[in-house]
Amino acid sequence: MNIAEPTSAVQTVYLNDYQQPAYWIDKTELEVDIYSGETFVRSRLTMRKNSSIEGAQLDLHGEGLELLEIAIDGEPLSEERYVQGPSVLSLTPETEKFVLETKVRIEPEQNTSLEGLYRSRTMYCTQCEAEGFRKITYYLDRPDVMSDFTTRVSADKSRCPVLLSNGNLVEAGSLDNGRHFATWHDPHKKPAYLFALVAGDLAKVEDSFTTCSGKQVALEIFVEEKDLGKCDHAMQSLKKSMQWDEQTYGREYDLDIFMIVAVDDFNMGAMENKGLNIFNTSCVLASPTTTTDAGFQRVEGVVAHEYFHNWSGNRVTCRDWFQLSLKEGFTVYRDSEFSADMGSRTVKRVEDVSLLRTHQFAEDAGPMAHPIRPSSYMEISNFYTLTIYEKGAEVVRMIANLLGPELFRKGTDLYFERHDGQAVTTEDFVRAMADVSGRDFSQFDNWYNQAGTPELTIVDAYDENAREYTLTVSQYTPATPECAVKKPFHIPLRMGLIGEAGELALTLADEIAEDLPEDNTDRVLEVTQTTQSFVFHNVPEKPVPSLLRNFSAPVKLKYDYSRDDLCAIVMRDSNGFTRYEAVQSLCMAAINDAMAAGEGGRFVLDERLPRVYRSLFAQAELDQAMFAYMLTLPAEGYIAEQQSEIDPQAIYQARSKVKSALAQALAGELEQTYRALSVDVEYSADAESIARRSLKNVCLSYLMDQPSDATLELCKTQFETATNMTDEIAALTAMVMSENAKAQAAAAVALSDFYVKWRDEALVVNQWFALQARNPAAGGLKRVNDLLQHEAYDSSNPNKIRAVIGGFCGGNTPNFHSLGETPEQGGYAFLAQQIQQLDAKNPQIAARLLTPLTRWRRYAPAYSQAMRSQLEALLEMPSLSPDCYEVVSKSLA
Ligand code: B3K
Ligand code: ZN
Repeated sequence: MNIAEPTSAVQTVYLNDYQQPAYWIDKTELEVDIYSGETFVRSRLTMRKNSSIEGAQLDLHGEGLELLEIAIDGEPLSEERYVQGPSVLSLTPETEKFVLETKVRIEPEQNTSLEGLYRSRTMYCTQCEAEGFRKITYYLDRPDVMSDFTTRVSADKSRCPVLLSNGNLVEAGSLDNGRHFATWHDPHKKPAYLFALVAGDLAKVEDSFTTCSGKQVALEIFVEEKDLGKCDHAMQSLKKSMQWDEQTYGREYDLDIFMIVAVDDFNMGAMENKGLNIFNTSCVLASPTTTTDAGFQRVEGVVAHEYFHNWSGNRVTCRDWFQLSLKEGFTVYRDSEFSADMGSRTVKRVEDVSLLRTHQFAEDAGPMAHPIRPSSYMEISNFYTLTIYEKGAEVVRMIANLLGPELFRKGTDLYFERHDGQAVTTEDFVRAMADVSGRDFSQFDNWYNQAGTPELTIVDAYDENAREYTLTVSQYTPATPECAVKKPFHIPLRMGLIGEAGELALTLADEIAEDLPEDNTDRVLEVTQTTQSFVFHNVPEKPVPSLLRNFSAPVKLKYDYSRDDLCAIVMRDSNGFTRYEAVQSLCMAAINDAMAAGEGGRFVLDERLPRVYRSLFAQAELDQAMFAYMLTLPAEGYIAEQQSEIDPQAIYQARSKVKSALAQALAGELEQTYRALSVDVEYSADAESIARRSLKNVCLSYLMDQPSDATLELCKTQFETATNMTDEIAALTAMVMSENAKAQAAAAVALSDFYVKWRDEALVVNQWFALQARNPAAGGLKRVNDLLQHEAYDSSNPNKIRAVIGGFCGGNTPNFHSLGETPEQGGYAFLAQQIQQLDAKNPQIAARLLTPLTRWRRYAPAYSQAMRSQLEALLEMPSLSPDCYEVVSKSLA
């Protein structure tokens, strides 16, 4: 089809076009004067020509700025000296070194994009990554321009008693008319995307940390007064992160103060601005009565992630936005290892892999697929993706595993030392790893520049006479928009072989058994060719292969396991991850059986699955969190990824059938376990307590599938007497998600009681919104529309939008995928209407919400056509933002 360009043509940016900037900005001095309704920004930029670039034209970025003054070296510029476009201000300075001064007027109160300087409730705050700084002042808003920032903020003293920016406070004082100011200086040169400013009426919690070299760092968390009691977990998480980064990576903090500010209206989780992190309240506030265990874990993970950016992102930053995964992939890897060290390593691995396989694999198979280092984009905000973050982390993890812990640490030391204070590329990162190890990463580089999830097909053969076992591994990566034919990847395949009595020793063809370590049952095979065989010698019996242990590479594994093989792995494999995987595969087999039986068909649960579960219930030593995950059926998104053509309703039905069948088959064990774990102890967010609650609540969700009156009472009692949010909302969720009529009736009452109880806690109300949005009962579209009209809904708050619209479209299959009788009805039309309204206000959020529609090609025809027609209608909109234009046009291309 022909795709119309929107009125202001959206430009594509290419990695190959990268050029250094024509000018550097050595010093940036800002004066930000905040008044009610308008803010004035004065900037003084000490600039210098970059001699390696020809041409003297200076193109400054600027969007939505009202230019009031402009001068070079104190001389005002006449209008013919500069050209002002909608997003660029061009001029040609006459000297190589000069000071450019501008004064602009902006209106933070009117800024609904939540990018640049904006107002959220009682405070002013900024979000500059990736390209928000240009909404504050004229600048070279690109990450390779690093500058020394001094920021003077002034505002009304009573409305904004707290004035913050990056670095250290150098001066503060009173001004006329009830105003005051504060001046901050950041001694570390940084790109504009790390700039931050906060002004508001905030209270703070203080603590301190002594670094490994004995330096005292003040730690401050700023929140609204009412939230002061919810900062302890974030503060503890921050201190643990600081210590972990010293111990694990030798990275010490480098300013006298580290601040976190919590904001209600924020497009994502948090932002790593130098010395002044700004957080979504949902990622910093935590208390047992209002926050679930998952919420506590998220706070710990996000605090750590942002803190770790101080080195992986801030001290060493990205040359351009194509390198985003340089900081994000590495930092996700770092925070994931931190969480693994704080809790259970295998559990954390299972969580990360589930996220990757459910959501990143789908992205990699859709129209927005891109390599972790993309080669082009229209709107960089669309590239803060699971691919950049999670697959990026998997690629770093593969490097770390190939090198081993000592060499990897040497590699990161070299990387930080070599590039401290620089803006670099993913190649620089890999080069440091190659230099310390002597390894050749040239083929490995394909992970950086090819999109798509490789499929690893493995067949085996056992030769009894020769006692030889052969694994033949083939890789194939489906075409993605940027590249049809893929070069083979370098894939580390961690494996073992399971025999009747346990694991077998591994001796490859060219090895001598005596030379191998004593414990020789675990191995990483390096797959580099399209098809490759690995022959093991001295194999006494036909083994069951344990493949892709710990998910050693982000690939789809295809090996034709029988259900008996899977049972053998569950019972005998030493690798916790592979055991979990085997249980999931048994579940998938059952779900496939249910799907094959069809909607009205008779489905009989293969008895091996409940048998495996029974034996797991009996294993006292099994980690409860792991068992809870094993008991959780594969997510619908994961199941969908296994289908050649997605029928979402069939997937939902099949999954529900398997759940009901298991609930029946395991009724006794589930109830016994639920009761045994229902102990009344004080809340603690340690791994063991979280594990206990999670296993208990998984059992409850099964028990509530078709509950007896007594079970329903148990659930209601848990809801009414719970002393922590995890148990309270788990009981409520079990009622809401049950298809049983009595449970639904109880849910209606409980939902309204819950709102009355928690109406003043915005973050709890968000969970309440999200849960109702996911309610699978018929009539979901009406319910979701009612939620949008609810007194607590706020259409400019991203958390609420995500809870209601995101919850409905991403977590309510029966209703979102209901087609309606005309194209104007049904879930897809609902989403398109919401996007239309949101796009004008907050394009970043609107573009994100589009995700479910972008996958239209993967669906069965009726769904697919209905999704597509909504996308086509959106493309017709006259004023579609570049953000949505990119996603919609690429989806239809
Ligand atoms: N670096 C930020 C994300 C910024 C997103 C801008 N649209 C948070 C993080 O990854 O730590
Ligand atoms: Zn990050």
